[in-house]
Amino acid sequence: MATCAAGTNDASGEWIANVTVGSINNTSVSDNGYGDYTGVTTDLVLGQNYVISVTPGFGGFSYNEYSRAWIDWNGDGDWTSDELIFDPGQASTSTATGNFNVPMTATQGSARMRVGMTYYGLFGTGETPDACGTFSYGEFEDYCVNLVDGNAVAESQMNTLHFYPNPASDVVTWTGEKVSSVLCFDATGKCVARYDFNGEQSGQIDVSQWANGLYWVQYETAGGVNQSKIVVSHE
Ligand SMILES: [Ca+2]
Ligand SMILES: [Ca+2]
Repeated sequence: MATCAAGTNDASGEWIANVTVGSINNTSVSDNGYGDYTGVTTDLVLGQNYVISVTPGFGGFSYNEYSRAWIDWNGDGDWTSDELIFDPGQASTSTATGNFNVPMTATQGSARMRVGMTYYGLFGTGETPDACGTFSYGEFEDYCVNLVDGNAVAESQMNTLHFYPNPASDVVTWTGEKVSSVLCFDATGKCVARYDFNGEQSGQIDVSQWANGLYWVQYETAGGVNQSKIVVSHE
């Protein structure tokens, strides 16, 4: 499907070095302002929350960069304002992370995700990326996401980890299958903890300093990205 162009005039000083979302973990060099990674894809399940992170790469000095991302939820080839999935609200010289929910109303099937990162400057004298257009410094990258109905995902792939105790006040132990990462989000979507694993089949999450409430735990296994709820309750 035809989409609008996006790019920059100069991606020699800063570029997108990594995009991670779902099973996408794509590390790249400067693509001269636009990188076509539509051959890189992940499943995203309708109704579920996902983490996205964008990491800048620099030719020298680490500049302040503003990142945004869009997914064409309705598959019509454009990115409207309600298809903005990531806007951290500030620029950064390092990895920017956020999360988003896949609308239940999204059109199932293949959709394009666009990631943009532009030079913002220390005082916002640079630019913020839009889904389309040519910008001064930075980079854009396109990916494909496969939007799938959660009810069609095999039960065996869902909630394959067990978390206990739940509710918990001190430490939550998880066990089940081989895991590469565990991320925890509070009810506002803020990432409160990240653990990277190397195929361990059990581990622990320290919740002793977390406020009471509901948290989402997103974890990645060989079967894909799943999530569970845990409740923290300090008596
Ligand atoms: Ca790149
Ligand atoms: Ca659209």
